[in-house]
Amino acid sequence: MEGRILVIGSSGQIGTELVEALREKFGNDNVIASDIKEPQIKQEGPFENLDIMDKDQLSEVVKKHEISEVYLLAALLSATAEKHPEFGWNLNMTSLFNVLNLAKEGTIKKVFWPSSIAVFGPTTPQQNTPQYTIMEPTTVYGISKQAGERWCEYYHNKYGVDVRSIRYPGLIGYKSLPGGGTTDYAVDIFHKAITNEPFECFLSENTKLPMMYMSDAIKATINIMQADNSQIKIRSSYNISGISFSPNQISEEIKKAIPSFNISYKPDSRQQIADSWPESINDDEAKNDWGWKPSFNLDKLCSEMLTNLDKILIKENNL
Ligand code: NAD
Ligand code: AKB
Repeated sequence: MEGRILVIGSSGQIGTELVEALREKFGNDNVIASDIKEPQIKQEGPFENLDIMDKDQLSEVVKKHEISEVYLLAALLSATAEKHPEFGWNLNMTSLFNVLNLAKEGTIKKVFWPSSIAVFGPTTPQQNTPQYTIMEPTTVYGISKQAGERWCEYYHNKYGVDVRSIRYPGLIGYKSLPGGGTTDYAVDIFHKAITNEPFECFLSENTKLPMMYMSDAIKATINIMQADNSQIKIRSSYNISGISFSPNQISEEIKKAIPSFNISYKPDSRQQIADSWPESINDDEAKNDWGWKPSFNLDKLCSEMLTNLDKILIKENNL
């Protein structure tokens, strides 16, 4: 690596874990965390209060820390963007242009920008959704991610920008809380289960969606960024797949460990978003091009979530 790494949106669900993993690999001082919000957990290493909408501030931070790689995680997620469509579009697109334009000038050498399964829509084949297929997203978030993918490919083809991207499914981890997504129920459910509280799910019981354990997502992110340039054949964004399950399936798995766990269903506006997304994803291209391989199935994910949240609970309550 020529310079240092900048993670933008580092206080969010993915950033919290990505910063930790990158610092373990490259050293605390080589990874600069940045956000408009304070970190969710105490982190060792530099932090910048950076608003990604301000391109001059971004340039200053990049110059100050001699940044060569950027992970751009700041965005408004699906459910929140439906409430604030113009703001969501503006944040998701302006942040990307600010980073891509610095990379185009040659200041930044490599960019990671995440896309999402939200790029797909109701006309997309829902099972084993291929890399190349019909994409007619119906949410502001999905439209911004699809446009973002097109711009990433454009900047690569036209200006040689080394930008790499993954279409993350819904991500589940115990170290941080999610922020405004449609798949957030799959994190919230564990927090209720571990404290023996009933859980009211905002999606219906048989709504199956593509999901992934956070450590698999972090592994995919670091692997695609570490891959040789020649291995990255898709410059829009790669499908990656972990596990697919419905609220009913995950609650049954939780009940194996906590038999008294109680779930009820009260679908809200997020149901419509979930109904427009695929149930499962085909990730042959990611497997073939840069060796993607997930490690967590539903059983392993549930046991990791419950064990780790239990440890946190015990520590918090000094038990
Ligand atoms: P998050 O909402 O948890 O975190 C986003 C972070 O960006 C927040 O800490 C927020 O404070 C920060 N932010 C917002 N506006 C900012 C600004 N103007 N300047 C700097 N920081 C700003 O989101 P996440 O779940 O960590 O997602 C990160 C990325 O991954 C997003 O692009 C999201 O679309 C994508 N993604 C996430 C998931 C998932 O399940 N978490 C799935 C698919 C794609
Ligand atoms: C959301 O639900 O908005 C995200 C995503 C799948 O992009 N988790």
